[in-house]
Amino acid sequence: MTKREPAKLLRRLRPAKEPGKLHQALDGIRVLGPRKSWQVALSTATHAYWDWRYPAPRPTWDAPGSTPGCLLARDECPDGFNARFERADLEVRFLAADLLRVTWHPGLDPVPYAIERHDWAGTAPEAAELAVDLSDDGALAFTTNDGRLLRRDSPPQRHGDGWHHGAALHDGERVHGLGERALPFDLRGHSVEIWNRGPGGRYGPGVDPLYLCVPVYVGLHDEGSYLVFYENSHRARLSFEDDLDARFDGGALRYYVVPGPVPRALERFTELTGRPFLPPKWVLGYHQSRWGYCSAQEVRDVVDGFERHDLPLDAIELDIEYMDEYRDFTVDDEDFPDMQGLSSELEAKGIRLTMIVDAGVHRKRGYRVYDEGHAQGRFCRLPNGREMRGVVWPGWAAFPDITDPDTRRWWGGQYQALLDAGADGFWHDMNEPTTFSLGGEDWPPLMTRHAMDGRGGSHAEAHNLYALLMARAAFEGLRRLRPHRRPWLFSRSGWAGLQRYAWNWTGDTVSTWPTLHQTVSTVLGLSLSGLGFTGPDIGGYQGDPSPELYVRWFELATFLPLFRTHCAYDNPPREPWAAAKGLTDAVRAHLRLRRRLMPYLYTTAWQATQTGWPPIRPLFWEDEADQRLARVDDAFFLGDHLLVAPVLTEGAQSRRVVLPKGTWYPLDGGESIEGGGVIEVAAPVDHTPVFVRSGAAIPMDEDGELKLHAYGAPAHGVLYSDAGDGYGLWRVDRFTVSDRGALETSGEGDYPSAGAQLHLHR
Ligand code: MIG
Repeated sequence: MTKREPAKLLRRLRPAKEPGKLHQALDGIRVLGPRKSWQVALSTATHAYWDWRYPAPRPTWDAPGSTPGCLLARDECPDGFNARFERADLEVRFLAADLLRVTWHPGLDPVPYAIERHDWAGTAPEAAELAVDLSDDGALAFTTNDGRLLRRDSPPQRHGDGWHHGAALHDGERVHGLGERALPFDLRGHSVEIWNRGPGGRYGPGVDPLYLCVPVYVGLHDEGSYLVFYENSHRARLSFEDDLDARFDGGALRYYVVPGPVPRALERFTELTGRPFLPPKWVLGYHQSRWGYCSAQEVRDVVDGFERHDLPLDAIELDIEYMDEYRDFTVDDEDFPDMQGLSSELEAKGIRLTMIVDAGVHRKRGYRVYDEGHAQGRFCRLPNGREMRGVVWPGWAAFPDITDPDTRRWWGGQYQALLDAGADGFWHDMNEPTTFSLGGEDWPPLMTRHAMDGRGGSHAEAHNLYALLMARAAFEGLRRLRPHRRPWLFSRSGWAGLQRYAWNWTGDTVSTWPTLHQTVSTVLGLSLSGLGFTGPDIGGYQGDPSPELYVRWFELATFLPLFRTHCAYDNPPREPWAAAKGLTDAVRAHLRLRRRLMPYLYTTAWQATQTGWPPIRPLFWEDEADQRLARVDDAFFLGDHLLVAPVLTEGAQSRRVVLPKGTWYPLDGGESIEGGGVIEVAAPVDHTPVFVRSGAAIPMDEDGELKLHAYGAPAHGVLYSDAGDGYGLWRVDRFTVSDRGALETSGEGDYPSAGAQLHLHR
């Protein structure tokens, strides 16, 4: 069996420095081969034809919009009110004292895919934390009970099927979130699109949109802070250039308002859209990946390299080359003759195996998944009833209608084949969904039909939801197929609520210093969108990072939830000893540090399941009033107690750190430092400045022994522990170190206690 494997054919080709469109197109043809390139050309043309044949309704942004008109009637109800206007209807509901839902009609209500909790008791407006003031023209003002104006919304305007929503922003108001962005941390002055799509190759700072857009943001200004979530999955543009200007292409205009401070608002938002799940513990270890581990032997060689260089390894990811002809849920048994055996071999060394799954299913008779899906009517259809097709890696592909509950169940069942092959985790890619295109739209035609759980709808509404529902299908499938193990998957695309089912990674970045710096803002933005479990391809996806750049990227990722090296097929070797040539010691030191921090990281992940708080937090997290912390985009908190100041510039031997008020200790010991100012700290290439809040006790794993490092006394700390997987016993230990240095522990839960040894830093 011959197959076209870009990784095998092209691994010696170096990427061009700055490829233009033509270069990218030629590159694409070279990678895909003439046959699939021809299919892409054909697919581009038929996509254009379907768009012409079945045009999607378009909002009339150029024509004047229609305002609600005058208020005709207002009816109070126990938890809010309804208001009728000449040309629109408004519904305002307090789901809780600090959770307000506003809905403007006309337009279809969303199918509540983002929503986890539905059974809100409701709160009487008088008992709420916000006052809502409705004007006769439909303007709304949201004020706290002590009279602070959080947000003032203009009357919305209807443009055909679209809604235009404006809100006044305060002077100096800062805006963060909106899912995955390659924009500055503060999005004020910027405009973002809500439409999940790949950047078509690789991206660096400034590219928008990306794979995972979420219409949620936090706003902070002199009078307070708040969170707003638009529960509307249509294509949208939100501009914060001046005041907020938001345009949604369809649907009802529904949004939620939650008053700050930000940690509390995120707690509420994740109560509404769901808390993250607790991953198996190994997931918090180090993952090695590359597009182009093409055979079992190659995987073994990589593992040997880690052993030879004395570098701990926790997981290997298999990209599309493990599949047979890029067909989902198959294994190439020539190059991976005994995948299950390979998996057991790795497991014996404590290394897990995860496998990629793409959204598109090869349309090929005789391929079980396609035949079954086709016979059962599982794939998306065009308005004329024919199966929608697009070209992706295997060639012509069909796309499961993942908005149909039966299809989700069917899809979830497919993971059995990969579990049988020894997969421990999964990786969802191309799930925006992306279809290849020659300069056209690289997504399915907008009028592609979707079940939308029985309500019916088109791809215009389903597109942004696709990856969320694919993750849901997989997560729920894995719960059924392997009930005694905790599922883990990470996904390129998603929407609000993805945290219930999947982690994320930040996709195909270009290997440059500005992109390394960008990573911090991107991760913070995702975190403030409820999606805290993410991380970058260490070294950047595409390019040839210098050893220094690779090492600094590695150091940053040491302190992020997903700790993984990955790169494209045509890059030079990206195993740490090759990529960090001459600096492997720095990599080893950080791998060991990650292992030491494991109890703290695992506890932080568990905390997220309880509170929705992201592991990675902006410096203003606990002090929204301190202007010096407001826009810091080169440092962050990891969990409750660590402040990480990664080095993000070339050639640095030291860096500036804005320290919040209070006393801080260097993580690795040494004199305490008074915060509230800016300090310059040494940061040679093998060192990342990390500070611990005074009064914190950090549980660490030191060669299998649990050590509690208390920084100053008195100190407090928490440790969550369990078997590392499954749904069995657990325990939570709360540590108190008295000012005399005596340790007291109060435990909850039945998992056996490890018994911590105290190490006191004074
Ligand atoms: O069209 O599976 O972002 O991580 O290596 C590229 C091959 C498809 C994109 C992913 C990248 C992965 C690659 N994929």
